Amino acid sequence: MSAFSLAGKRVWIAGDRGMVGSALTRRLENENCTLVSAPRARLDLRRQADTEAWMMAERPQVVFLAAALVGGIHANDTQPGPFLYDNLAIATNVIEAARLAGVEKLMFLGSSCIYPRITPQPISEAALLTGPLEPTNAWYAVAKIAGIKLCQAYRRQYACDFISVMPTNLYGPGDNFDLSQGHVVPALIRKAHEAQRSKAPTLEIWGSGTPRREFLYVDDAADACVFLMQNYTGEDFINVGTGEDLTIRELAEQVCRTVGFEGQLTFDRSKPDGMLEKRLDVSRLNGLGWRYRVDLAEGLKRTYAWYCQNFADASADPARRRTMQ
Ligand code: GFB
Repeated sequence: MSAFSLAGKRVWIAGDRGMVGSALTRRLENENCTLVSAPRARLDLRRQADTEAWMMAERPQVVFLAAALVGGIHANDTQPGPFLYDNLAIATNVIEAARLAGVEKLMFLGSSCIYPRITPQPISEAALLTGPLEPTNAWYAVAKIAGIKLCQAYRRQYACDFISVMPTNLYGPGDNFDLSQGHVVPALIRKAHEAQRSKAPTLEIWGSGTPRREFLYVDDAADACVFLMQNYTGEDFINVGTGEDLTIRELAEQVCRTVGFEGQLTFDRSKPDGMLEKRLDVSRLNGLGWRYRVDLAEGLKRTYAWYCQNFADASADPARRRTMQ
């Protein structure tokens, strides 16, 4: 156990306007720290000189690196360039700027898509680079793997206290509800809501419905990140999840129950399934003393309530969110 206090510290959440960044902002309200912010209009983290100049001026003592270009399977599969370039640039620029500015501790947020397409389940951290990546998100995965490796390299060579965490699929308030760019949970919530309101007889699911996924509510993920920032340090990265999974069909049925849609599910097999399963081994995280609290039924209820509060009228464009977090 290694206690690291946030009290009195200047903390920067890179990506504080995204779903994860907003959850971290909510969670850090309970800590006696000062949040600094770099409004996106003023700072493009893909520009190295600007990123270093801002960090040298602002001198945050702690950094949660949650900024990324994120999206669902279709966004990843159809935008390989920005998913590799933007995420590589953001990771390398912020990690290097943190080293130059003498940041005391940095946490890099990766993703469970870094693991091989086919690998023993649940997936342990040791599975990294033991097999070919899932093609639909290999671009994002390579950028995230580079971020992990850079944190490890800077720990070894410069004694930087930089750690990495690998969250499973996250969902919750502030998610991207764009039907083509977003992830499966917000997409199904929006589709079920619109089908229910329009009394449509069916709801379309991408793929076969047979892939399995693990989902962690974003406020739980933020709590895990703060817990690990305060209680963990080391070169090894840590999986963050529930350790439980279900099929996409089961997820869709649960979303329909949450929304109150009683129509039929249809499956568009022309859309990719992606990884067939990616349940994380969270024994390292549990061993450190953290477990998730919000189960899927409760998380879907809260997310749907947030969606209704924010997009009650159809005119509000759920796709309003940029995919840059
Ligand atoms: O959440 P999702 O887009 O991303 O898709 P991944 C999960 C599964 O849900 C896939 C299926 O098998 C999709 O085909 N699915 C069914 C749908 N209906 C829908 C729908 O309407 N929209 C979407 N989006 N999916 C992501 C990576 O992979 O995982 C990201 O692409 C990131 O980079 C994230 O790593 C954690 O789980 O397949």
